[in-house]
Amino acid sequence: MKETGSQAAPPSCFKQSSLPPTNEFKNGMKIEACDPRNLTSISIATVVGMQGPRLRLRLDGSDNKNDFWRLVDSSDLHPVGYCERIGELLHPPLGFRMNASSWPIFLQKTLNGAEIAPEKCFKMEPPSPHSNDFKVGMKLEAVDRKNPQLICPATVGAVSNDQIYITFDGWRGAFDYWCRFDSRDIFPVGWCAKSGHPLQPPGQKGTSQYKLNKVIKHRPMVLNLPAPGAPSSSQVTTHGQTSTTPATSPGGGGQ
Ligand code: MLY
Repeated sequence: MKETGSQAAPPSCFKQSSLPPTNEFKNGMKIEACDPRNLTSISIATVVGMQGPRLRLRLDGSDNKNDFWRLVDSSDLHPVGYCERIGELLHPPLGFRMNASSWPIFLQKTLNGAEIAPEKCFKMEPPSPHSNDFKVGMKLEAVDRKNPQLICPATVGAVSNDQIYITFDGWRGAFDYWCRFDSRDIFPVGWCAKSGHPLQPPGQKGTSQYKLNKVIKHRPMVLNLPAPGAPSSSQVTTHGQTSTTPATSPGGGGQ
């Protein structure tokens, strides 16, 4: 941040508590969780891993290829018994390995003798900021949605109504995404250090050392730069890279 003279997005921009919540869960504990592939349905999930205040969850009866990560203060997580209390049914996960008719028996067996996460593990979801106060160029820490166990240094590449475009520092556009300003996947700079979550190093693309190595190793005959005094192109400059509009438009759903 010093080298690039950049500004961190103020913590007030984020739907994250100023002190990251403590993680009191243990591996193997069972909870109720919204099925990320079927948002109206709640299933039983097992904690299969954790990193700081984030849980790696697997829906019982599902495979091990659809694990997902949630913060311990996510509104998607509930203690076992929550569904019954609100008069709802626990549903088999999307992709339930067995015949749907065997769900009631499966449910009984999966909960029998299981370690049930106590109520105190579940933390209150923090309030949402009222408006999108992000500005292009602000720095933050963001979940890489293609590798959701990772949190990486990122920059706001564009802002549009309630959406912001997350770009990953030192990586080409393949991992970039639009999200709402109140997404739980974005964090203020310093959040990983405070919460005990690992922070990925930035990628190598576009750093001066990387460019230098390329020039030395590959000795390009022609550098692809505009000629001095040449008229500037009509491309839009967002952050860091010149491009046309970002890959996916806001509001078109996440990746
Ligand atoms: N093995 C993957 C990891 C990419 C992670 C990119 N994130 C950090 C933005 C790859 O190299 O494609």
